[in-house]
Amino acid sequence: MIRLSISFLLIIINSISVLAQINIPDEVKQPIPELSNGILVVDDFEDDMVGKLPDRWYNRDVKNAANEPEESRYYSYFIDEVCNNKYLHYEGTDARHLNFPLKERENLNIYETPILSWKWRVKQIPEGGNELENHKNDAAASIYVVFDMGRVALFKKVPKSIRYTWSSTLEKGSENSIFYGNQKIVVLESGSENIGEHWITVEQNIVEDYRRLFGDDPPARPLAILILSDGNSVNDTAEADYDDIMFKSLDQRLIKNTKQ
Ligand SMILES: [Ca+2]
Ligand SMILES: [Ca+2]
Repeated sequence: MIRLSISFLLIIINSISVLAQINIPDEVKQPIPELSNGILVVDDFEDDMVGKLPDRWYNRDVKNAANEPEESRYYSYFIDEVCNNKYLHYEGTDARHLNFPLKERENLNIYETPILSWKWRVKQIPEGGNELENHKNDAAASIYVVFDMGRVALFKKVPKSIRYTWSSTLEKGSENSIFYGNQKIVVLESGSENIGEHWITVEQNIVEDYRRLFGDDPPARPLAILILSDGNSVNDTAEADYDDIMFKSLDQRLIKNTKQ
């Protein structure tokens, strides 16, 4: 079990580490689409094809878009549509994250738009999932914000990241720390209490969260946003939807954890 745990750690660490180092495709250097009111829309999935992976998300090392044939078979995400709204749907157990690179998006400065906003809903949690235990590390839904390298851990530099999660078992509102303190886990929802058909909108001030969790100021631009749903560790199906991932200014913050 210890060997498994270490290898899992290294997969995540390596996949995040590589974000800081590689030459990334030109497409991921495009500015984030900006509304007339200044809101930056990372993705609302409206331009994507139903049944396919989203166009603008990449594999873990940003070599290939997730929707390219050699990649897509590994993923359990696809675009779904209800009432003329497209969104990202996950259903399965596979533990592959989708990666939206931010490193080269020159119109993003999180001191101007510190509110990371999205909506999500969960229809099934992986029973027994626990983000703090590597052999149970599953979550119905989670969004990571990955920042540049933190302190050196053992022989590796480990990026700092905040994982906002819908946990199966961790207490709602709790904050935890793993990967030598460089990954913070913020539990926004827990268990089955709020699962179902209703969307829940989240607005997190990632500058404030970073300062509170890491004790210093974040870089103005994170490396990436990652989406991860999985159930492979406890071998139970997870089912979740994601939509409307945006950066907003403080003035544009409307609601917090409100059911729609
Ligand atoms: Ca949408
Ligand atoms: Ca897992």
